Amino acid sequence: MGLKDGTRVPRLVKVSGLIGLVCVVATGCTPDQVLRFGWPGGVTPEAEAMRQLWTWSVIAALAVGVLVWGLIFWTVTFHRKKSDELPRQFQYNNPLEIIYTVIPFLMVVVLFYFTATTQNYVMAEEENPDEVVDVVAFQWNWEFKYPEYRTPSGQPVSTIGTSSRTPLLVLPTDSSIEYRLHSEDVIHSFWVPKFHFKRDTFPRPDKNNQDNVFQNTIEQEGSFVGRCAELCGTYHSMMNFEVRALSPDKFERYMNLRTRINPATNQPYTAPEALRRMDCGKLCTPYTVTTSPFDTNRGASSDATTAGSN
Ligand SMILES: [Cu+2]
Repeated sequence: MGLKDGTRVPRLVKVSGLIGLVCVVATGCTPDQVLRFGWPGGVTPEAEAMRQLWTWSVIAALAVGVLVWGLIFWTVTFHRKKSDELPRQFQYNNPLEIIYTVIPFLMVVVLFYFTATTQNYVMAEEENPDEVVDVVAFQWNWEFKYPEYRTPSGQPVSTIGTSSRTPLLVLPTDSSIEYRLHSEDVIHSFWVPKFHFKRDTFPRPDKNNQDNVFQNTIEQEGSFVGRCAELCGTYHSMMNFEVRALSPDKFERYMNLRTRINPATNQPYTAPEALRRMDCGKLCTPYTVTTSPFDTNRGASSDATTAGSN
């Protein structure tokens, strides 16, 4: 029993509306999550700019998709084969061909414009950033040097990872930070998922014509895991670190300690010692909380928390 022509369209609209509503509600997502369209949360304004580009690109794609799906359904519903007569032909229709060349061209231009402006914003560099950190990648760990802070012996403050300790990259929030990347051996890649940013770390970036510098600003305190994102050898997947973002006053206290001698050891305060001394709660945990060193002893039970507390 077929539907009458008059009731077919409203019912189709109702059913598709209902399916759309069920899809949105049944996911259990908040409106903010729906508008993210799967894009994970970031902690920098650069990550937010990329999120906005993504949201608007998906909305534009959905608008085009809905139009195209509508036209397809309209055609298959109302223009079914009625007789053997050849339907009206549209080839060599100049206005039509101009329209479907110009419209996609405009779409590409608009997408290109917003992609290029967002990329320029993400890659922008200030002349005088608030903080500078030298990121050194090596098989299979990281060293973070702060050239603007010196220990009493004149060496730059540095944190280096070992097989028993994943390194902490302590940084201030609400400050522009410059990362200068290089590698001691093969190509690695500096990746902090919460920054929504990764950049290969090359040996001798100057000789390899590589732009090894980028900047960002971290907008919230917290611990964010960092990884190597370039297959660099046997323990590549264990080449982790952690960004610990502290408020500027906490960071100042941290650097104050790191540039002084620890009376207990007669050496400059290490990252864990400084954090332990600051004692600011969870943010001052002296070991990484988002990742832990790789236990090479496969016979032992892997207690990640114990391993990380070294
Ligand atoms: Cu690596």
